[in-house]
Amino acid sequence: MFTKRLVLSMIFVLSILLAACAPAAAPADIVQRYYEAVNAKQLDTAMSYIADDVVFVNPIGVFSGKDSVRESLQIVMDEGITFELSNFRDTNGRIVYDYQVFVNGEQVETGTDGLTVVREGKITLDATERWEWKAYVTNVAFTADDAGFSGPDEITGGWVTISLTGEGQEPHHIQIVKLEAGKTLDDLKAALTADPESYPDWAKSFGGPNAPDPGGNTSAVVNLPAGRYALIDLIPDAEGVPHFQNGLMKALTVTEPAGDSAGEPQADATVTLDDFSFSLTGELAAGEQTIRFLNSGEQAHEAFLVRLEDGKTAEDYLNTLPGEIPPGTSLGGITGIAPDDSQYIVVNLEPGTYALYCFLPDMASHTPHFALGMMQEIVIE
Ligand SMILES: [Cu+2]
Repeated sequence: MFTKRLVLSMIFVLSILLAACAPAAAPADIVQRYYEAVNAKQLDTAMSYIADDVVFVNPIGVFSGKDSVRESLQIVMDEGITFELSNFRDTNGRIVYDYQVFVNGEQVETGTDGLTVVREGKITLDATERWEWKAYVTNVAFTADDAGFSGPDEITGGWVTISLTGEGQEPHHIQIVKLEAGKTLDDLKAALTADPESYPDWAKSFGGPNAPDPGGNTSAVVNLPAGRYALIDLIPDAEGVPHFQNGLMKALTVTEPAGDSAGEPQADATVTLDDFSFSLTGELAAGEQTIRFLNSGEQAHEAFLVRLEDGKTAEDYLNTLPGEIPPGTSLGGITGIAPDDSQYIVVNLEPGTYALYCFLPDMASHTPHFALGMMQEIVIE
């Protein structure tokens, strides 16, 4: 005879079995519960959905690890930022959704590429599809003063952000050059001393950050295969001597990219460099923009980007007299890239007029490319 007690204990066992067999919360549910906790300013509950190796990318910055994410969430909550998510698309725990961002109830942003990745029930990435690469890209910092470059001697390859801080009196840039056939920095110096306008066939230009204003900082996102490289500065000093002759040369070893390295950035707009013009595809807006530079010409080209002072033209900036400060602010851009290559910069654009220049010499006439048409103004509304 079944006793009431036996029945109760069977139900108890059954409920434990059911709980153990219950499917884990779907990744999209975890994303939803997490954002509900954020909106309700329940920091500890929100953090309970976060993996130890989490990365967040948002307009405030890139945050790696739980402590750093907790700090960024605290800012979000303090600022009264809330989110509304809809239209979830789940591909194996990679959840893409539409989103609206509110500050104190007022909508400030919407998007359709919200991205949260859930692995084993925890959030490992929170970003947008457009910013995903930023979560994994390596940042490598160099400094240039008037005597030389400083920075690492060896980095991991793949897509990396190379940044440059200018600490000298003069502007400096980084031209990355890949050295083949066992050639060295000294071989490159000797070759460029003999012919400063073209690279030997064992050297290939790989771009890099163009010159910040003295005291400033610029960066470029470049894709570097493993190999041996030279970083050189081709900008001439007041006597017309290129800076690499005065010590601005550095060897760099690039090792094989890691398996989980960053993907290619997604650009807001593309600037095509041709023989001899700049053309813009897509639209650049005010705010943070990712710009792709694509060389579709037959020669190497660079893109030096300047925000002009109000009322000044691209020519005014070039026609600055020696000793005068040019009427504009450098945003960098990229140094020379080979035909068919592309490279990216991430810059914060304010409304105003910008100018692009290529200073590389034409192989036939030796005329600088800006004088052949590679000087272009762009207006940002
Ligand atoms: Cu050019």
